[in-house]
Amino acid sequence: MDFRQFDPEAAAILTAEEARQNDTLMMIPSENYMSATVTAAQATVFGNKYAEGMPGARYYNGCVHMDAIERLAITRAKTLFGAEHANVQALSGAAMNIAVYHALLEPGDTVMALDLNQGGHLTHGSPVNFSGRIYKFVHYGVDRDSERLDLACIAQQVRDVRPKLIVTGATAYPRFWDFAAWRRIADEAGALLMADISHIAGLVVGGVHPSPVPHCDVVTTTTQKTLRGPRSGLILCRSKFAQAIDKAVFPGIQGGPHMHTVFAKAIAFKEAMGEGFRATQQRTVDNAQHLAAALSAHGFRLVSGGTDNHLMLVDLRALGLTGKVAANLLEAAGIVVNKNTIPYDPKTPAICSGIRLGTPALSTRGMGATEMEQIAVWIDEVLHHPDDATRHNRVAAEVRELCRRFPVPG
Ligand code: DSN
Repeated sequence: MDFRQFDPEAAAILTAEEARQNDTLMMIPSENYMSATVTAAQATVFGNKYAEGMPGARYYNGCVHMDAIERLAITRAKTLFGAEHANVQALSGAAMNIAVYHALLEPGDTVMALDLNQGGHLTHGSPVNFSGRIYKFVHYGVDRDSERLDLACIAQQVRDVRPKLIVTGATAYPRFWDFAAWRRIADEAGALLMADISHIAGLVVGGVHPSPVPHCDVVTTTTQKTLRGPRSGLILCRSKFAQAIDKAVFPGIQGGPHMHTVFAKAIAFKEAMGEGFRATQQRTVDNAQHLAAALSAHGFRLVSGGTDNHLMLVDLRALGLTGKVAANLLEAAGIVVNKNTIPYDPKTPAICSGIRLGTPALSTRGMGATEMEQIAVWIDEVLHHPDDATRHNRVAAEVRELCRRFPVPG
């Protein structure tokens, strides 16, 4: 029986969320819309099966089709990124990074990564996360003036710290990563090099951000962000780390893989091989640049002055607003962003001095430069008039009207 008929109570919540996603501007840069194909792929009988182990070497019988679909997902992931080895079983972003540390490090080993408060990620050694408790993370940051990574300065820090592993990648850094330069820095210190490209994986596949794969020992990515796959993880590595990575995922940190998600990942990887995907990634970056320029023209200060990728950080201190207040005001007007620390933020992460916003989901909907300029006008109206509820309601109505012109895929 259709679940909407079977359970109207739960279905009503789903209907409300569908309406929210249709009628608001999803501008949290880590969010996106899956295609209808990928959404449907997750609701298949692959979810009924245990498949602990690897293709051809399972701990359960009845895995012939599990082997086939996992091999297909692996082959497509390797082709898509030009990688020597792929593990498609990691259940999420945190799981994939735990697995990599488990494969490459011993507890107490020294690792360097970007500070969470300057754009890194919880699993990159935050003291409140397993990573910061099990391993000795030393963080690098961005330059106070340019708000960019100063590679000469970081190279000196690496020489001093001599980490076993360097983690590159971020959740809130609007500039390119020069992975070739990071390789040179790692080699000089005899360190392994990892890139967590969860945010920019789609951009890498689309050719609008340099690829880390030729330069890094291991590359991790979630599959649900710019890549537009299901909510899951992917680990790519050089052949010499293949066995260690596979063993770290299972039996190291996980049990049975979610084979319905592996099925959906295989399909998402096929979608990402198409020309339409490349065009969407180009539009994502173009839109981010249009939006950044328009916000700057409205007087907003962007961290590092702009963006090279899909996201930007707005420093709200001159407006006298916190990130928390601004994100709530914008949500009430149908513009959904997240509060975010800015580099050297004087406020706590729960309050913050900035907001983080991005263009992946809007670009998936087909929006372009005209819409970015309009959105900047609305953000200006809301944040420069925080007490004007009438104005906010009018913006919310206009946002709804725009959203209806750009239906959500699927
Ligand atoms: N929560 C993700 C983000 O928003 O960037 C990272 O895990």
